[in-house]
Amino acid sequence: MSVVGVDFGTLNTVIAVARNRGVDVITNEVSNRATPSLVGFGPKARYLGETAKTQEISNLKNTVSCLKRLAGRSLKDPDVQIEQQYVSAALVECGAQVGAEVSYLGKKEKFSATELVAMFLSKVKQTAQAELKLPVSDIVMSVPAWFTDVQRRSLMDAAEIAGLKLLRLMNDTTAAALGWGITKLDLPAPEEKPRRVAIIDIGHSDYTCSIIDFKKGELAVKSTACDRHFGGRDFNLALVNHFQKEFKAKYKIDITTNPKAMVRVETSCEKLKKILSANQQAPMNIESLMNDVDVTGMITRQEFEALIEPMLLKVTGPIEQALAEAKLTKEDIDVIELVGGCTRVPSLKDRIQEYFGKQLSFTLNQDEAIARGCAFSCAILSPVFKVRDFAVQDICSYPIEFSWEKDQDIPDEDTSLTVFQKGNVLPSTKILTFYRKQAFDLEARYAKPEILPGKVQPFIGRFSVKGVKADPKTEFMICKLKARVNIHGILNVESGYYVEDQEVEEEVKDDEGDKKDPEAMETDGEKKDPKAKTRKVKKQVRKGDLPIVAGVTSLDQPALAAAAEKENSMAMEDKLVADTEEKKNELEAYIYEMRNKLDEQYAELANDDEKDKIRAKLTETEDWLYEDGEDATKAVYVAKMDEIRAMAGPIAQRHFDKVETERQALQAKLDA
Ligand code: ATP
Ligand code: K
Ligand code: MG
Repeated sequence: MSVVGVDFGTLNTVIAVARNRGVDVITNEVSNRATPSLVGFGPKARYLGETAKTQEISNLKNTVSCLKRLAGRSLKDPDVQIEQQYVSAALVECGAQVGAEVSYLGKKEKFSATELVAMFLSKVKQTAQAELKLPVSDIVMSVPAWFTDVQRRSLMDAAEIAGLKLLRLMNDTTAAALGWGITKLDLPAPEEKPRRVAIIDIGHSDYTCSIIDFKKGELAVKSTACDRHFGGRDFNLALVNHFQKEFKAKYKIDITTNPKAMVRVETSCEKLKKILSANQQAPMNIESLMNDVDVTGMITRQEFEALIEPMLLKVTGPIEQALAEAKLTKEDIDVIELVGGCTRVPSLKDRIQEYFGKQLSFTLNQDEAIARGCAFSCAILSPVFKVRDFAVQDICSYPIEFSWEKDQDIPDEDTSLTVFQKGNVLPSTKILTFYRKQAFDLEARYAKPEILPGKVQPFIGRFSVKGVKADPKTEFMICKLKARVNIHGILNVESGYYVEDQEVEEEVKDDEGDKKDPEAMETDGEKKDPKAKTRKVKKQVRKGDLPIVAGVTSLDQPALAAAAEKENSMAMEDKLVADTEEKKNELEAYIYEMRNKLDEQYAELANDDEKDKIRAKLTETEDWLYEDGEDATKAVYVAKMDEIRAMAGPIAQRHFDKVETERQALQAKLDA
């Protein structure tokens, strides 16, 4: 059983695994430590990760990026409209969720965001399996702290469709914090003042600051604030807009009219931005960008900084908000640790440092810290792995309220209650009590829709409480419902039961002046003092369960099973296409190799007739490969190869015998 952590980024995904008493980031099929978070579609197969990136420019309409930012959202959401600026495929409505319309296997198809994420995660699973040479199931995956219930449920569904067991959906900064803390040996003891760390993650699309308290063996998130539209892609866009104007003036071309040109400029701008992090200026050169025009340009770091000044002005926003919510000042912060690729931009670092008036810390690997933290979390949660325990306490990002229908018989009952406040610790369970005569419904929703991202629906779930009957004595049944925000940051009403008030005899514990040892009191039940005073008290005693039917935004079991089956068959199809391609390439290589052998090591071992026959067969097969055999099945390629092998078999045998005779002769010489 393997232990895997996944930083599912907007741009890149990093996979870390726990093994040999440590956590390592693994490489993918082309030896990269990060995989593009992209899904593409072709006439014969899907392109996932690296292959989607390779195909991207020639397959823009069928390539979907920014996957995680689409999960659980609706097309009409203004945030999704912003995403469409970065996603080259057409976003469409797909049930209640946004999806993409693409051309796949020669047909127009729509896939929901959940399905698209599942496709990518099944690639993540394959990559991890290929590296570990073990089946992969348990993972911990990171998520932006600002993700709501419906977004988190979409990611959970996607993981399940991909055949993964998500042990924890962990907020990005919390994952980085775990990686930071678990290796520290000098954290304050329980009675000491905690070490206060600001973890700042600025990635491709968003920016998060968490204030976290560390003590030996534990971390507690105090506050988290986000700017969900602040990241590297906004810096790229500032550069693209700059060059778009420059090219229009200088070359009379408008790249906004040409999607391919736009993407090529964006790719160049991203490179240029990275160069500017280490250099004072950077060149821009693209050959034949559009209308056969070659473009060249240059930009200095100073010019770049002027372009991103509106962003830089916002850079302290999340930090100030996080400090305010934690009721701390910047002087209270001991360490400011930065992660995320975008924190390499010098002017951004300078602004943050100026704000704190303190040296920033870069002790974590900026690109890998979150994946590593997730792998540590997975190791802690996995039953098969021994790792030092480290308690992780996170907080709710938004207040959650329950509402219900008024019961006429209870005159001043409220009809709603905020049960989890923003900043409540997570995971957390609260018991709700209702006096009811019959089955009733509860609805859970976010209490302040205005602080949710974009137009995310505030609705979380509807919970029907069954099995409620009036008690003949009291008229009411006392119903207890267990509401829980779990370690994924997802709300459920997990169970229900009913209780009865009963009178029980209890020893009087609070005799004035009678200073009893509290320790002794706890064991009263066992060692009863015959002289002790008792009194009758009312206690609630659990009498039975109340079934709950939950209507939440997750896919139901049949839908999940169907989606998993669909994913599986697409994955098999992809594999078949890949295997077929491999066999075709092998056949092609074999033809070249055999030609060489006939001229070299086989030259003396076959007569001209034999050689001519084989050569004719090679030419025939080669011609076939470029014509009728262009698009054959795997079995046909294998059969063609076997035919050649059979013809060349006797010669290969003679060669083998010759080599063997020579070897024996040499051995005899050595032995003599
Ligand atoms: P998100 O966290 O927003 O979902 P992500 O996790 O995929 O996205 P990261 O991998 O943390 O994002 O960061 C990627 C961003 O960092 C890109 O915009 C990239 O251009 C930028 N970046 C990487 N290296 C540098 C550098 N040397 N200088 C400037 N920017 C850089
Ligand atoms: K990442
Ligand atoms: Mg990230």
